[in-house]
Parts: sequence; structure tokens; C-alpha cells
Amino acid sequence: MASTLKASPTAIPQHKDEEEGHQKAAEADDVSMARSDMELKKKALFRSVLLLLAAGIITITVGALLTRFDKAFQLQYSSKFAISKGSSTPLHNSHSNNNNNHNDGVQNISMSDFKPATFRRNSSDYVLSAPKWTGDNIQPRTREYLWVISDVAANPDGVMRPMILINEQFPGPLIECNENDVVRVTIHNRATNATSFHWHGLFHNGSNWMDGTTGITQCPIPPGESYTYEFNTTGQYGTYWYHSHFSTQYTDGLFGPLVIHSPREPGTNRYKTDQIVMLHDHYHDLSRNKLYKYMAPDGENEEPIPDGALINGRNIRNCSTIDKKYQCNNTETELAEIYTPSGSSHRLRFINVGAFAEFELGLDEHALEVIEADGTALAPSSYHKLNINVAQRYSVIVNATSTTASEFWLRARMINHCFSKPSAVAEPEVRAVVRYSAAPVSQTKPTASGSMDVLPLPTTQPWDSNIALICKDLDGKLEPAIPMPAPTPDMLFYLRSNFEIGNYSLSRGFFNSSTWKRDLRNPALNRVSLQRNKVPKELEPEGVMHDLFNADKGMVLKVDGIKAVDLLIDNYDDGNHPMHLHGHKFWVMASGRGYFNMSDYHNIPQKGRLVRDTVTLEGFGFVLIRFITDNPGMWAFHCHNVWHAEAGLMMSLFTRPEIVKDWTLPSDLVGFCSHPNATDGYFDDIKETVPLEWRHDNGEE
Ligand SMILES: *[C@@H]1O[C@H](CO)[C@@H](O)[C@H](O)[C@H]1NC(C)=O
Ligand SMILES: *[C@@H]1O[C@H](CO)[C@@H](O)[C@H](O)[C@H]1NC(C)=O
Ligand SMILES: *[C@@H]1O[C@H](CO)[C@@H](O)[C@H](O)[C@H]1NC(C)=O
Ligand SMILES: *[C@@H]1O[C@H](CO)[C@@H](O)[C@H](O)[C@H]1NC(C)=O
Ligand SMILES: *[C@@H]1O[C@H](CO)[C@@H](O)[C@H](O)[C@H]1NC(C)=O
Ligand SMILES: *[C@@H]1O[C@H](CO)[C@@H](O)[C@H](O)[C@H]1NC(C)=O
Ligand SMILES: *[C@@H]1O[C@H](CO)[C@@H](O)[C@H](O)[C@H]1NC(C)=O
Ligand SMILES: *[C@@H]1O[C@H](CO)[C@@H](O)[C@H](O)[C@H]1NC(C)=O
Ligand SMILES: *[C@@H]1O[C@H](CO)[C@@H](O)[C@H](O)[C@H]1NC(C)=O
Ligand SMILES: *[C@@H]1O[C@H](CO)[C@@H](O)[C@H](O)[C@H]1NC(C)=O
Ligand SMILES: *[C@@H]1O[C@H](CO)[C@@H](O)[C@H](O)[C@H]1NC(C)=O
Ligand SMILES: *[C@@H]1O[C@H](CO)[C@@H](O)[C@H](O)[C@H]1NC(C)=O
Ligand SMILES: [Cu+2]
Repeated sequence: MASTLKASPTAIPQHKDEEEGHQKAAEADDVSMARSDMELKKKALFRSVLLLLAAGIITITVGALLTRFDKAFQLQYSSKFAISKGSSTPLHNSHSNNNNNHNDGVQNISMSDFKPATFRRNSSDYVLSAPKWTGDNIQPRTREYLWVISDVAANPDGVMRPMILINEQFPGPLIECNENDVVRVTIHNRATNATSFHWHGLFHNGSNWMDGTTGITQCPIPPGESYTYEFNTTGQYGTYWYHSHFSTQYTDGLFGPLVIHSPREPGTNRYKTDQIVMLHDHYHDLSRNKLYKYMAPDGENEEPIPDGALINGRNIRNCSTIDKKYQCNNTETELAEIYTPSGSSHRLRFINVGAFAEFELGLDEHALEVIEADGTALAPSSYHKLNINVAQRYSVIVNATSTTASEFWLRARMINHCFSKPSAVAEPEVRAVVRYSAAPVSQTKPTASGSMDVLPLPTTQPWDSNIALICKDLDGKLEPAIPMPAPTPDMLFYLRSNFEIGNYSLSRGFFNSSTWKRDLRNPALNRVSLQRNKVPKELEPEGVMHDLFNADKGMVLKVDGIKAVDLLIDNYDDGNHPMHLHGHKFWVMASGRGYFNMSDYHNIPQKGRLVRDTVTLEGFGFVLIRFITDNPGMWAFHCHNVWHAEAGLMMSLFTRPEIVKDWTLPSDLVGFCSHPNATDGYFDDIKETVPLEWRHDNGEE
């Protein structure tokens, strides 16, 4: 199975004989140089597994086998990594100012535990159940989740790295609910560092403090502490996700899908199966170490290049092509498999849960009928390939009606032309296998060197070999299925976004003269809602707040009352930015290359505009979005590229201050602000990369 996936797929002859399928496929595959040595091991083990099965000791043996693999794996790694059992000692990545101790790769992994065989999430967890809108199911319910966050060493694609995981599994669990349900997630932070959780795309109407954005709506959840997020899902349906909103931490493993079903959603009778397909770039190091390099004075302003990509947390890397500074063992790795029984239609919900890369994806021999973008149901339109930027979601319907094959490649390629060094990414493409069959009933076989994915691999061809060169949103006419004409705007804000060398020669992201650097212990929401900080509305006019906030270190845009607001951004940077507004969906009124010509402003069509929560602001391009400020709170608006966001490309929208000023925030949340460990693990570019002797008054608060 270990394969770079670069060998021409046509070279692999296929045997689809059901009876002997497994054996034959394994034998036929030796045509592929890339797979041969792995296959030998697999065949040997496959045969011994068969023998054991014949001996009628199935359960015991498989169990024993699993245990043996566990032990071997554990032994191998425990000798190579300093694993301190049962404790949660911090990683020994001793960092101190200016001594460049942030190893780019060689991790001295000292984890509380190492989960070689069990961290991989069962794929069936991402297959949705079809709700029946009768009887009990119509009644709103509370959906409870209990998550323990911990540091775990894991190797999703074969390369061992420290990760931070939910319940020791990767990727995170699916949250599935119906509209109007209440979702309650209790977080026990047993990791070394602080954390927080954001529910991407959810409105949190009336409970803005559940939005989970550190520095804006809450102080981080310190290690050793717990917090319960609770929010209702009224007014929305479709595909969302959740992720840590503490620095770049979600990149280290803290994310997962969130789906809201609703009888209001059109088209749900059009498909037989419904499943999640998460695409993500993947790094072989902790994001914190990557930040150290990216955000250093006189840094090259080059975003860290992903080491590869995953689909639903899976990929297989060829260990002999991996830098020797990493520990690599791909024996238990596998490609994501998606089951779509033939003759029927299936919904695939694509989510880009990555840190940096936009993906271009396609399914060989199948058109993708797009029916949803970021929780907005769309009038169907078909594509062979589609672009999906960080944090965006698209649902597609696939008809399993091809007659030429019964397994197909799903190809997802990072658009590496948007990277600072396009050639630096070794394998921009990751694949999954789409099979015209029902999911196997039992997946209890070990996946280690013997088990085997003995089902045949696809031999299908991509739609075309042209590679996307520009990072932009999906071309075409994506229109809401249910007409949502844009309202007439009440006001317009204009912003320039840019990257500039700021104080201490640090490269920072700016909206006008503002680069986000808020105090983690004094979030923006706390400043405007805690009793001592009551803001009479007349004190500050609408627009950029200057009294309560230092606009240079974080722009807060205040809008009074319920208004339709236009926000126009011209991007003076060559990089693209997937811009996300918390707590709202917005109309994408206009976007493109170049700068917006204001004489077009009054001629923009108001009908048929796409409504979503994450839009691509192209390099040297513009975007004009419109939203209604009917959801009170302090809402982050930021680039979802984690590197750009941490470099300051973030601001906040303050809506309905007349309501917010009277709020009482949950006391446990406010309590975190004075907890000594609330900022554990936060990366502060000035404190960590600027030599002491350079520092002067930086207007710090
Ligand atoms: C892995 O890569 C090496 C070096 O490129 C190559 O020789 C080998 O055949 C590959 N092995 C597998 C199992 O793909
Ligand atoms: C890789 O891990 C497997 C268990 O998953 C183990 O049996 C094998 O010995 C390991 N390979 C190497 C080269 O360490
Ligand atoms: C890794 O950590 C262990 C335990 O703290 C320490 O003894 C060892 O010297 C460290 N190794 C490296 C290479 O830093
Ligand atoms: C959910 O929020 C809405 C406001 O958006 C509120 O009217 C409703 O009562 C809430 N439902 C529950 C179950 O809390
Ligand atoms: C799938 O089949 C349905 C029903 O026949 C059809 O309306 C739709 O256009 C097809 N979609 C694609 C992408 O071919
Ligand atoms: C995965 O989950 C399915 C459905 O719950 C179950 O039947 C299967 O045994 C699980 N597989 C593993 C390896 O745990
Ligand atoms: C941003 O700066 C531009 C001038 O470059 C100005 O026209 C605009 O009003 C500023 N935006 C805000 C929100 O202050
Ligand atoms: C803006 O649009 C107007 C009217 O279409 C046109 O006359 C003008 O040249 C445009 N300006 C720029 C800078 O393109
Ligand atoms: C939020 O709730 C208010 C009523 O409390 C309602 O007017 C408004 O439309 C809601 N907004 C969203 C985005 O749900
Ligand atoms: C903060 O962390 C330190 C070091 O890990 C620990 O000794 C201390 O008990 C923690 N404080 C609290 C209040 O949890
Ligand atoms: C936790 O934070 C420390 C710095 O305080 C850092 O060295 C370490 O790498 C972080 N751990 C993880 C898992 O991010
Ligand atoms: C840069 O430093 C100056 C004072 O030296 C300060 O006034 C300004 O706010 C700083 N800018 C930022 C973004 O920190
Ligand atoms: Cu960006």
C-alpha cells in the first residue's frame, strides 16, 4: 500500500473477479514498483491471517495480532522518543529567547502516552445518519459531548509527530445534530498547553461568549481546567466544522466536522448516503515551531510549506523519501476509502480543515453537482474540478453510475503555485479511493503490514491534467437555492489589507494601520461587557473604536443597531486570504482581481448573490461583502490562513453594543483570565523572537 501515488495508474492491470479479487489484486499490483516490497510483506501476512482464520480462532487471533502490533510499535517508538508514561509532563522543547531552539523537525517527543494503533479514527464515524422527520426526531434535543484534550504522539501519514488530540483520536469526532438542537460540549483540557474551541459558521445568537475565539470572546482554557460550551443551532443547517481558536493550534490536531440537519434543507431526498470528506494540508512539526521561523524579525515572510496533505486524516508516505530527522513507519497507514453503492446518488461534504493550502479536487469519471456552500443550499451546478479554500465547505452530489470501473480516485491537490516556494512541497496531491460498494461490515482486521487493504486500487484517469495556478474561489454561478436577495446597504467600510515590516522588523498583517495583537487575558468582549467597562453608546461613534482599544494593535469596528453593512477590502499583498466573519453569513457582492472601481458600486446586482461565511480575497484583488448586524457580540473577522491570522490579519466587528453592554459573562470563563496558566503555549513573536536588548516601549498595554 505504501506508495507515492506517482506511478502512472494505467500501468496497474486490474482483476475484478469477486472470488479471487483479493489475492489477484495483490499479485497484479507488483507491476507497480512503488508498491512491490510492501506487497510482499502484506501477502505473507495475508496468508498467515487466512490460515489462522481457517483454524477457527478468529476473534482471539485478531485480538492477539493487534496487541502484538501495538507492542512492537510501542517498543519501537518508546526507545526512540522519550515517552514518560502516565504523566503529562511538558514537551522538552526547551525554548528560551533568541537561542533558536525551536527545532524544525527533530521533536524530542515526551508524551503522556503514545497511541500507535488506536489514534486513527474509524472512518465510519464520518458517515452520517439520515434523519427521519417524524415522531421524536422533530423535537429539539440536547447533544452532549465529552472531550478530553491531550498531547499524543501519532503518525497519520507514517511520519511520527507530536499532536494535540480530542479523546486521543484523529481527526476529531463528528458533531451531528438537527436544527434547534442544543449542542453541549464539555472540554477537559489535559494537554500541556491552553486551548479553546470555535464552532465555525455557527451564529451563537445571544451567546457570543460561546464562540470560542481567544483574545476576542474568551480567555484560553488553561491546562488542567474544564469548560462547557453550549449553543443552539436555530436558524441554520448544512456543513460546518469546529477547531481550536488558540494561536495556530488546530493545525496540531484539534478540529472536526459539525453537521446540522433540517427539514427545511432542500434536496435531502436526492441522495442515498451522506458523508464527510475533510481535506487538509499537514505538517510534520508542531505549528508553534513553524511560527517561530515564520514570525522572526527579518523573517523571510514565507509561510511554512506543508509537508503533505491528508483526506479524513489519512495518507501514506513513502518513508524512504522522508527526511531522516523524522521517525517514519507507514505500516499502519492507509488511504481514505469512501463507499458509494452503485446505481444511486451520494452526498459528499467537503471541508477544507487545513492551515494554509487551497485545494483543487476532482473525482475521476464523475461530475460533482455542488448543492451547498458554507451552510447555504445552492441551486445545483456541476463541475469536474472544484477549488476549496481553507475553512470553506462544499457539498456535492455524485451519481454512482459510471460503467467503466467500480473504484475511482478522488484527487485533492494543494494549489502549490500560491506557496512562496511552489516546488518545495514534495507531494501536493493526496488521494482517496471511492468504491461502488457498501462499506465493509467488519473492519476488525488489523491494518498493519499484513492485513491489508487487498481491495483493488483504482486505475482511473483524472479529468484533465491542467493544474490550477491561482488561488481563488470556485468559478461560476453559485446561487442560493432559496432566493435571498441582498438588502440595501446602510453603510460602507473600506479597508486595505497588506503585509508590512512593522516594529522590530517583524513582518505583520495589517488592515489599514492595524495589526491584531490583543491581550489574551483581556479579550475584546470582556472590555465592552464587564460591568466595570460599561460603554455608553454615545462615548464612541460608529466605526473604528479608539477609546477602549488601541486601533494599531487591533481594529474593532463598532456598528450600532441593526444595519446592512458593506465591507470592501482591497488586498495589496500577493497572497490570497480566505476571509471569515464569525457569527454571520454574508452576501458576496463582488470579488476578483485588481481593485474595486467605486463607480460600479451602485450597479451591483442584489439578486442571486452567494451567501457564505468564508470568501477568498485574491492576491492583489478585492472583495465586497454585505451582512446584517442582527447578532449581538464581538465577532472576529480574519484571514483563516493560520500563519496570516497569527501575523495579525484579524480584526473584530462589534455589533449591537446596546445589548452587549448589559451582558454578564459566565464566571468560569472570566475566571480563566486570571488563571496563571491561561496563556501556556501561546506564541508571542515579540517575547519569543525579539532579543531583549532590541526591545523598547512598544506601546504594550
Ligand atoms: C519509496 O521511494 C524510494 C526512493 O524514491 C523508491 O526507491 C521505493 O521504490 C519507494 N518504495 C515504495 C514502497 O513506494
Ligand atoms: C513499523 O510498525 C510496525 C507495527 O505497526 C512494526 O511491526 C514494524 O516493525 C515497524 N517497522 C519498523 C521498520 O520499525
Ligand atoms: C529529550 O528529553 C529527555 C528527557 O527530558 C532528555 O534527557 C534528552 O536529553 C532530550 N534529548 C534531546 C535530543 O534533546
Ligand atoms: C435558540 O436561540 C434562539 C435565538 O436565536 C432562541 O429564540 C431560542 O429560544 C433558543 N432555543 C433554545 C432551545 O435555547
Ligand atoms: C445525477 O442524476 C440526477 C438524476 O438523474 C441528475 O438530475 C443529475 O444531474 C445527475 N448529476 C450529475 C452530476 O451527473
Ligand atoms: C468501525 O465502526 C463500525 C460501525 O460502528 C464498526 O462496525 C466497526 O467494527 C468499527 N471498526 C473498527 C476497526 O473499530
Ligand atoms: C482605511 O484607510 C482608508 C485610506 O487608506 C480609508 O479610506 C478608510 O476609511 C479606512 N478604513 C477605516 C475603517 O477606517
Ligand atoms: C471605473 O469605471 C468607470 C465607469 O465604468 C470607468 O469610466 C473608469 O475608467 C473606471 N476606472 C478605472 C480605474 O478602471
Ligand atoms: C438573532 O436573534 C434575533 C432575535 O433575538 C433575531 O432578530 C436575529 O435575526 C437573529 N440573527 C441571527 C443571525 O440568527
Ligand atoms: C500552573 O502550572 C504549573 C506548572 O505546570 C503548576 O505547577 C500549577 O499548579 C498550575 N497552576 C494552576 C492554578 O493550575
Ligand atoms: C506548549 O507550549 C510550550 C511553550 O510554552 C511549547 O514549547 C510546546 O511545544 C507546546 N506544546 C505543544 C504540544 O504545542
Ligand atoms: C510600534 O511601536 C510604537 C512605539 O514605539 C507604538 O506606538 C506602536 O503602537 C507600535 N505598533 C504596534 C503595532 O505594536
Ligand atoms: Cu491570509
